[in-house]
Formats: sequence, structure tokens, C-alpha cells
Amino acid sequence: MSDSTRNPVLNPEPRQHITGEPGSPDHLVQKYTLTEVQLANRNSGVCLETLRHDVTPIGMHYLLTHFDVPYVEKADDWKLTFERLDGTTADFDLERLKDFEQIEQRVTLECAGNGRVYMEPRWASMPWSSEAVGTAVWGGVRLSDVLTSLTNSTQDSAHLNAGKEPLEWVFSGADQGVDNGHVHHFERSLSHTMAMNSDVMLAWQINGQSLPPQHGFPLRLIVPGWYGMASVKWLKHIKAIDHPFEGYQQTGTYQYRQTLDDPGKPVTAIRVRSLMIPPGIPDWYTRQRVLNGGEVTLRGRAWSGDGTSVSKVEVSVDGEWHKAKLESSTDKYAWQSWQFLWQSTPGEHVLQCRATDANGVVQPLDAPWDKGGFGNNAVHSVKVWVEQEPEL
Ligand SMILES: Nc1nc2c(c(=O)[nH]1)N[C@H]1C(S)=C(S)[C@@H](COP(=O)(O)O)O[C@H]1N2
Ligand SMILES: [Mo]
Repeated sequence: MSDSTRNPVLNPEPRQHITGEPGSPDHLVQKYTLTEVQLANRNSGVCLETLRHDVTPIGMHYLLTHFDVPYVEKADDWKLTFERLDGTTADFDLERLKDFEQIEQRVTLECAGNGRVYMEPRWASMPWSSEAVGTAVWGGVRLSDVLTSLTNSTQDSAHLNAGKEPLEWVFSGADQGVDNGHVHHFERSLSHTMAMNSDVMLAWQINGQSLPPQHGFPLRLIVPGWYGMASVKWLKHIKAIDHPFEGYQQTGTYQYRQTLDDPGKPVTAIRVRSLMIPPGIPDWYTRQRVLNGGEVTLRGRAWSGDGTSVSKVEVSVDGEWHKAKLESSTDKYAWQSWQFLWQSTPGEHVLQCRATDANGVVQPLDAPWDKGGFGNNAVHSVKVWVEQEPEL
């Protein structure tokens, strides 16, 4: 513990223009590029204090959009096309989709790049710290119901796939762009087995409302338990294929790679993780925290992937781990809340949280290395200064 009389948050050095000079408070070990700042302004993260909500309010949920948000005037005009193995198609508008049983699921979505800035060297991409996560109630229908109806339908000329089972389904968004020289629509595939998982949804609602443009209006895929890239927004086309999909967003990226020439392993299920709502009040610029001494309730959320629940959350105060109180999950794919009563003492402290899932997988203390900065589920650390005399 450091000397509590010299709290650097309440007694800061005067702020200067950023010089980046070695030794100055603004010196960056790894400088941010203008391209990263542009990406960070388009793709917002959740404010950690809103982790108090079981359901993240619309507008606070994190966002990741690779290209441009497509302009869609009316949901009525939207057409989702299914393409059979033989190339013939069946079109659905939203009205037709609404004939299937409608369901709602509370799902925690997280971007695979969450935590990228903590990996060194940093991969040039969206510079997420810890905030690329949110929980929403998604409303729509089961993809499997629609696929099954098409396979059995007489109206759509016998079998969707002429009696053959596809190997994969490719989901295409209306948005188009370029990455690494590849011009493409945002497209991802799922195996036929995964596509037939009854939890995978075609969703047109978030938290009881139509999707806003940035979340995929008017229709998107939701793949609960997987990192966000699988949940294709602005969903236009679903195509059966009999070979592995090799689109850029499938094989060019979203692969765990140790080195650039590593063939890679596909990024799929979310890794176990927890976050803490930073206690006390922040310094606006540095986000460093100050709080009054005494009893402090620390709170946060914990989640894992593939519908696996979290079985334990621990909180560390200056390196010593204690068991937190964990609420069981009411929804298979939604985060769980936890809390811990901390008897704080004056001075500087480092608080951390760590989750273990029902498979016994524990969050690592350090970022697991990945070339593209994917899947960093290392423990969350929050530095705080506790005041001797209550002054806040
Ligand atoms: N069509 C399309 N779908 C997309 C993306 C995209 O850029 N285009 N981004 C993906 C990624 S990487 C993530 S993390 C989630 C983010 O969903 P959200 O912006 O609704 O939170 O959408 C996924 N679906
Ligand atoms: Mo993502």
C-alpha cells in the first residue's frame, strides 16, 4: 500500500498537451494510430457502470460494424433469400417469418477482439479494452424452424436441398467492404448441425423494439454462446453449401493464430470472463478511481460460452483472492451477477475479478497470446485510491 496522503487522483499534476515524451504521463508505450482512433469512434463499448442492468439498455450495448451501416428505409421491403444446394431459392419477408413460433432469449454477446489492447504487440484493428460486451433480449424465430419448414415444404418445390444435407450454411449481410484487398459482403458460415441448433435465431427485435440500424435493422442472426462475429447483421441471404466456406471473415480472419503463417483455429465459443463495475468515482480523463474507506460492495458480471454457466467468481485485493457471491443464471446464455463485500483500507489498491465456468475453466491472469488479438479473457484489474477521511 502506498502513502494515502498523496492521492494522485485528487492531487494530480496539471494536465498538458500530449507530448508523448518518454517519462511524461501521456507517453504511450504503444502509440495509437489515427486508423484505430477512427475505429474506436465508430464502434462503442458498454460503459462498465451499466453492468448493473440485467439487460443492457439499447444504445449502451457495444457495437462492432466492419463497413458501413446499410440504409434500410422500411422493414416491409426486406427480403431474406434462402438458396438451396441446387441453386434454386425461396424468399421470406418479415411477415412470413412471423408465422413461425416467436421466441425471446436473453443473450450476452461479446466481440472476439475484446481485450485486444492488452496484448503486446497490439494487432492493428479495433482497439478494445474490456467493454465489447452487452446483454440483450433478442426476439424472433428459430432458424431451425425455418430451415425445417423449407426442407419439408411442398410450396417451395419439394426439398430445399434435393434430399441432400448441406455441409454448411452461409449467412450474408447487406453490408459490403474491403479488407486486406478482398471485396466482400460480411459473410459467415455455420455447420449444418450448428445452424439446426434450436437456440440460433433470426431476430428482428432487441429489448422489445425493432432493431436499430446499427444492430442490424431489420433482421439479423443471433448465435448465442459464440463470439459476436457469428451473429450476422442486416441478414439478406442464407445459402446451403456442400464444401467448407472460405470467405474472408471465415478463414482470412477470426482464426486464433500464434504467428502470421499459422493456419489457425477458428474462433467460435466465448471464453469464460468476468468484469467489475469500477467502484467509487472516476477521474474523467484517466478513469482512475477514488472512494471513501470502509465497507464497499464490489459488483460485476461473469459469463462463459456455448451455454456453459459460471460456477465461481473470485475477487482479489492486492493479490489475495476471496470468493465472491455469485447469482445463478436464469437464462442459459446470459451473464450472471456477482458481488463481494470489501472492508477497504486507505491507500492504493488493485482489485481483480476471476471467473471459473462449470467445465472448470478458469480465466488466466495474463492475456493468452494471439496474433490478431482475439479471445483475451485475462482477469480484469481496477486500480483504486481509498481516502482515509470520507470526502466524496
Ligand atoms: N453484417 C455484419 N454483421 C456483423 C458485423 C458486421 O460488421 N457486419 N460485425 C460482427 C461482429 S465482429 C460483432 S462483435 C457483432 C456485433 O454486434 P452488435 O454491433 O449488434 O453489438 O456483429 C457481428 N455481425
Ligand atoms: Mo466482433
